[in-house]
Amino acid sequence: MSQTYDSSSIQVLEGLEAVRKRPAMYIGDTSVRGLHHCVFEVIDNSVDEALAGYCTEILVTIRRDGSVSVTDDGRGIPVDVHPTEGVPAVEVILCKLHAGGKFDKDSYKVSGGLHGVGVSCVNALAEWLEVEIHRDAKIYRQTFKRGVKANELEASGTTDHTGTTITFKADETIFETVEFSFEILSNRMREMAFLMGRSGLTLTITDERKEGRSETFCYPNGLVDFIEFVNGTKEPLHNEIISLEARMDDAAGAPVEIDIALQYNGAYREDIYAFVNNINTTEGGTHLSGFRSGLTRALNTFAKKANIFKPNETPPSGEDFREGLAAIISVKLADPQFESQTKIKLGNREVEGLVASAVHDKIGTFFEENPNVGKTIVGKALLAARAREAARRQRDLVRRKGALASGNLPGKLADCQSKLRDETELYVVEGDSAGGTAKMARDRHYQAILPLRGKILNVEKARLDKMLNHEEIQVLIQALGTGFGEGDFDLEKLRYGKIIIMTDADVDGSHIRTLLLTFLFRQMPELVRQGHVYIAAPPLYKVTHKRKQRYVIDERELRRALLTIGAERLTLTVSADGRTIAGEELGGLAKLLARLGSVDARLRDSYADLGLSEYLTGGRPRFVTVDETGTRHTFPDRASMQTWFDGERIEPRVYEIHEDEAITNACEPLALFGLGEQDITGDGRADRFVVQMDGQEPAGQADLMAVLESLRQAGEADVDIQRYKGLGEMNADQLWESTMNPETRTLHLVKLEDEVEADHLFSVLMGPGVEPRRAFIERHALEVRNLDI
Ligand code: 0RA
Repeated sequence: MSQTYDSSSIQVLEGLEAVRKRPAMYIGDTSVRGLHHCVFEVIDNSVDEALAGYCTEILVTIRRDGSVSVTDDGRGIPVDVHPTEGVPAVEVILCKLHAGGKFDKDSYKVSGGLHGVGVSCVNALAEWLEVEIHRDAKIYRQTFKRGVKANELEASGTTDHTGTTITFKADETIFETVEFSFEILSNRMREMAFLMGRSGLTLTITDERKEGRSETFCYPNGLVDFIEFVNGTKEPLHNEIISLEARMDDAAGAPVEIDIALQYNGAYREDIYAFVNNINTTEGGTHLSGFRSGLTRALNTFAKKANIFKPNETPPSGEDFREGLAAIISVKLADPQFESQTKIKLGNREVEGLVASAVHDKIGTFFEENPNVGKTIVGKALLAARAREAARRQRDLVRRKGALASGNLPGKLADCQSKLRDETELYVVEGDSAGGTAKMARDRHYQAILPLRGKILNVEKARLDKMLNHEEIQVLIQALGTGFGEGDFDLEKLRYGKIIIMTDADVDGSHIRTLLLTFLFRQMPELVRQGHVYIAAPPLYKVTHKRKQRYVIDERELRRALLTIGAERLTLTVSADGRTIAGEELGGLAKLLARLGSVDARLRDSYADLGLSEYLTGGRPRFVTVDETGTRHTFPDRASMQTWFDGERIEPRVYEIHEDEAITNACEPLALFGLGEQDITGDGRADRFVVQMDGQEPAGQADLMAVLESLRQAGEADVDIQRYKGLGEMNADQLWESTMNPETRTLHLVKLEDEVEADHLFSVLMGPGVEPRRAFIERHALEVRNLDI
């Protein structure tokens, strides 16, 4: 028995070690995306419980210590000793690569597909992970550190329900960032609630970092609710949302589920979102092509029967039939095949025909029963066909004038010399005056400048022909060189590797940037998907000290810059050994202290005002609570807290601290300066440190937090802080240095992570509907920073 245990646990370690060595192979990457992927992975496990029919509620909580917990009311992960591994099943599931689904194959009938790497990967990439299981009337707990168990599974207390809670903190040494985003998590949870709505699943997300931030998603009408959400910001063409459900077996006898909902709106685009096993297949695949051909066939059949087409008019194409179409396609398959690992495109051939005939039959019947809806849709398609004709003529006209042809460059473009696309950059600049400065500032070898005058057309509210008539848009298309529109756009012809939008840091600048992004996102989304679009971040401040100037990008940088200046003006003496720290060394220490300062602030914020110093002197407590008199109590472990509770009448709010490792890491670099944690806490002496500013009296300081405060004050004295508004306020040198020099500038890459959400935002913010925009503004008014009017 013990031998099995040993050998299997070694195997386990080797498995998860592979995940830690090559995390990207398992979760895609270690950026924000990979980080959230971990939470989705845990949620997917709970969703699988729901698919199996045992779970109705999932709660996700972003906790104050930066960890996330996912709770479900499923059966609870099994805890009995695994027959061959010799350890509790939960340990196998969490520590063994790909163990997840092998347990109970039936309950994993249609599980997570592309994700599906298993919670063990999440465990491997977590600084710590804690599982709590309610099962068989008992509460089980176990903790892991970086995938290795920190204690045996232990049972305590009693419970009247079943379910699982997995809480984990992402490992800072693996991920580029470990900060979870409420938006990213809640968008995915909303989507999941739409897709799982019919099974009555409720998902709730709470953000403990921000008081009262919580959302609950429950959509009993599933995809119909999803369409209502997508079209809620647009004008529907018909009232009823068309939906269909089909359950069948494929040729091999495996079950296939098809769910579709659709509704036409007054806009000119198609918004079709396709899912396979609850995963958004952004590149479509056989389910999408099956849907398209089934829909085209159904509408053609209907139109012919109803005699709507005129003999001398070109009938609408499939594309025309999809103008203004919002549709969700969700299929569930036992064995989805994807065309490649990263490209999310369904490959199962048999699905195409199954979806096409389901759509043709059921939607055909719907049109027969609702001929008025059918006529409205065919009528819109006929208009689209005519507009397409008109746009083609317009495009030919403009092209004949040379405005769209590649090779013909607009007069106001100051092109660069290099023809190596990957090294070149096109700065799209707001206004002729900033454009002039940018032309002087640039490195003409690889940087091209295109000044645009005033506001470009809002393409969200215009049809194609009007758009092509707009001069600034013609100029932009010409400079990009890709051509434009269905069949003409060719990414290969793009003339620059980076397209950089550079506008003023004011309200007008934001508006122009938004109009440009709307154009690029709606009309040339490939540019965004392939990562060619960037936003330049001109500095917000110029800080002058002793005739030395620094450009500062935002408030946080400003605080850092002031600390650096403070460090240049002060000398720090360590009383114990008379050592002095000054100059660059003090600059380095200042940065470290700033980091400790924010750890201190975050601790106070999160745990009833328990500061860093108190945490360290209090023996690094694990639990904090405040009694009814407002007195704080700390405890090293759960048991000692329980003992204290037993003597209390009420159970006050309890905070569990999981910061030990983060704090140790933050403190560690103090050693580089011959300092340590004891210098943060101090020892009661008022002059453990002495700080001196040139020409002033030396002052004693009790600890490093007090030294930080002196550095701040020294940084703010006699410093001139100027706020930049327009690019025009900078001369060419300053613009180069702050915004265009690749060595010193800040660029933001525009990414397209969630197409449903992006579509939603663009139509709320830029579309014709006023009410959704008003609601959005009211909802977000309090979050505005840096508003400058
Ligand atoms: C394996 C088997 C069973 C349930 C689960 C795993 C399970 C896993 C997770 C992960 C998060 N929540 C979960 N809930 C359940 C079936 C157990 C049985 O037959 O009772």
